[in-house]
Amino acid sequence: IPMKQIKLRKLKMRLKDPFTTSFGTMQDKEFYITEAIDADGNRGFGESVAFTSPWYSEETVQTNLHVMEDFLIKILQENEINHPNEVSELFTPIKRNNMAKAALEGAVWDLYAKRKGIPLAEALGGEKQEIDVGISIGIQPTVNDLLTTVEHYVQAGYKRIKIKIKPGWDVDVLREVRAQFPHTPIMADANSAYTLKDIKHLQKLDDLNLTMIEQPLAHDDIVDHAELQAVMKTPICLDESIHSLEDTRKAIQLGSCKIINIKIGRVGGLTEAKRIHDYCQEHGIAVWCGGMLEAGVGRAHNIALTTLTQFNLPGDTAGSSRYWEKDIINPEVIVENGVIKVPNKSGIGYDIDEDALEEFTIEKKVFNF
Ligand code: OSB
Ligand code: MG
Repeated sequence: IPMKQIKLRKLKMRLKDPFTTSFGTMQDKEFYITEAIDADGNRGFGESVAFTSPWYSEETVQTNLHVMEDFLIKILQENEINHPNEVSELFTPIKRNNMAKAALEGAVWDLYAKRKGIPLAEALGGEKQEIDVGISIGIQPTVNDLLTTVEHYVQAGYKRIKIKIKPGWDVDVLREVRAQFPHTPIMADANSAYTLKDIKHLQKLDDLNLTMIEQPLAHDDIVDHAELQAVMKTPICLDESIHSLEDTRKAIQLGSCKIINIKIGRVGGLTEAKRIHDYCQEHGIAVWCGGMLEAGVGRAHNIALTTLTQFNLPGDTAGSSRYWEKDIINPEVIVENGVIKVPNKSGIGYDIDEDALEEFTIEKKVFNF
């Protein structure tokens, strides 16, 4: 893949509605759109997913830039790459910083698929023509607000409803939701808000027929989660704790979870995401694709990844209009009856809306090869 140039664009976009988790509320999103360009003018795109502050993981928008420009882009400039599979291997001397790595690797994957003239989904070995999606609902001001919001997305056809929880906004709230929606697939995401001291309380969730509970305990734990899973019927799903195939292997071996949320950024790119998918497939562990409130490019990457067959639970990749007044791709991601039709154009399968891209760009950097 003879690359001629990498472009980094920092974008700033405002979410339609603020999004609240156990850590706080965000509404403005800053991130990088990465672009890998070859001599023929083919353009591959990626998107960074770290937030401006390190509440979800240690990475931020600013650390992403630092690591990309001072380390990772230099590695791309100095090495010949024949297949995007090689990028994560080349990046291994740089520890962690998975979101920075994934942002660049994603652009290389898209460029590779476009040069071959095939969809990114096909380049990854994906088979599904459509993918099932659910929705993640942030913590609401009141239970009534939550019930109204759930009703809205159930009506819209989303295949499962994920509800953010935290101490003080959990069992009682979910009980009301379950009472009103007895047959809807519902799950909860705690974003690591509990400890083993809360075991008795968390066990009350077992009565609510939840599809799973996501990351109840510490962001860096897989040991306590095994203790919790041993005394809960509800499957535990790990998000924050899983950064690699190695983490996946250890979590499965310990019995820390029954389900894994795969996020491309958190695991360092599509190549590692596919490895985790394949390993979970071999071991009968369900996976689904998580979200990081992405704009269109990141959303397109999530859709391509989700075409792999072990993504057998609905993901968090909702339609563009759930997040943005205007997205940066054309057409936007459309969800109908809880399903996204996978695009069959080459690469990420969506065109970049150049005007929108320009409108949201607050900084540009170019690196020539
Ligand atoms: O924990 O899955 C999470 C959003 C930001 C950071 C972490 C998470 C989330 C979500 C929303 O749950 C996913 C999405 O709609 O993109
Ligand atoms: Mg989560």
